[in-house]
Amino acid sequence: MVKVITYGTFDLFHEGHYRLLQRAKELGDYLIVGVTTEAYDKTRGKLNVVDSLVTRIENIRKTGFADEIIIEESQGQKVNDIRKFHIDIFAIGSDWVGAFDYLKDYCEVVYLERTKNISSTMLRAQNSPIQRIGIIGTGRIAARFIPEARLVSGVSTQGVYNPHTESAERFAERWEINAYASLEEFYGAVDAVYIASPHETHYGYIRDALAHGKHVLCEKPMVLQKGQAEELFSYAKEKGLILFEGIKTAYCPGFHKLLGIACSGTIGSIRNVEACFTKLENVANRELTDRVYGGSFTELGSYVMLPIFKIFGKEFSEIRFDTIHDEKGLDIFTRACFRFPTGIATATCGLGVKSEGRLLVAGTKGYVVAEAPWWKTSYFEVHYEDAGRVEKYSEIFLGDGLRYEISDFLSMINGNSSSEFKLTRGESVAMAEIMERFLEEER
Ligand code: C2G
Repeated sequence: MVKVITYGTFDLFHEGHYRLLQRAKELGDYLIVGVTTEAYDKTRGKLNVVDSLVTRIENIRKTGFADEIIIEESQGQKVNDIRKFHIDIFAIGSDWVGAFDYLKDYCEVVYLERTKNISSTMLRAQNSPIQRIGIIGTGRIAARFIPEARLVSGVSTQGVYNPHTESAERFAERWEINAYASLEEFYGAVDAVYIASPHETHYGYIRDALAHGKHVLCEKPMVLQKGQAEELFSYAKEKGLILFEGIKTAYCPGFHKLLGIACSGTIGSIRNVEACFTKLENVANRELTDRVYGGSFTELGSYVMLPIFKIFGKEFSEIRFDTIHDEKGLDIFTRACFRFPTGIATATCGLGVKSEGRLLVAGTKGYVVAEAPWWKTSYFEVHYEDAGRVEKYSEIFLGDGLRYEISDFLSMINGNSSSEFKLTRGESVAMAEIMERFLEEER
């Protein structure tokens, strides 16, 4: 008798899961399915699991493919199960290719092709909130999005669009999703769009996606003009759609904890915020070759403005930019200095100058400090006049951290607006205004 085992969360059970179980069963005579517990999913960073363990087990049972269902509770359990149940074949979807090769010492490992199209008819039939996401753009950030999105239950990355069809096809093949040659076809296949194209193309794509009735998650900087941001937010509202700017720091749990502590009174009244983010960029990359929209402030400015607006609000009385340019005239280091009614702030970023990237929030009684990469906040300290008194805080930050914003985007689509405060529309508009002023001065 050939014994096969597979594992998964199987949340919001869909045809991808069904087909996986069907083919796993066909590999042998006896199929064991391991279903992850909520606690295990939490430790491996899977977010938004909706169905209870009991419901997920019941959905697997109903398929009739599983001869036995077990619970997966922890990392490392797979090897023990394989030995305990005398497993011949370990099967899993191809989104995990390579990840389970270590099991080849114990049994045969088979990666079954993942199901690309989660059809809307099936989702409607089961009244499931799964959102099919399409990606516009095929750059580095788009490639980071996919593995992160797979860890958010309730979204399925369905396809990609890029006017350069060859890039789209290469990307689609790498990530086992569909490539669409036309935007009409693309919009027809998805419920929501993630825009990861060059900055200056965001506005056009957002408008178009909203016009097609799609929710939009757009990479930062969402747009480069205040008027465009205002127009798009009101258009989204009119259409009953979510428009969401993806500044990942805004959604990461550690950054929230930091803001909460900084604003709790423990460091007194906040008088100064200094945020710095530098990343030495390859001189051949778009960020350092695009004379009009490239440079450090358009690339990193959103991150460094974020804590300033979160703490002091949007009503600054003065702003001044100081920029260092390279020989081509490109911004390789910029410092924006703000004056607010209750304090001052600096937002510093660089692609061609390396500095100590830290976030410092100074108050009348003490200060909060988070070292680089504070934009993926996992640790920070609170210091006081008494140098011996230091409070240390840490918080979970998993993978690339995009999963947090994807998860909040999904909650908002599903009608839960409790995460809206993390980055308000007003804050996005204010950031677009700063980008606009900066670009005007650069010209
Ligand atoms: N799957 C698929 N096609 C999809 C979606 C999922 O074939 N469109 C497969 C996955 O590859 C996996 C199974 O369905 O083999 C269950 O998927 P999930 O519920 O997302 O669970 P996952 O996080 O992949 O579990 O121990 C847990 C496992 O390591 C992974």
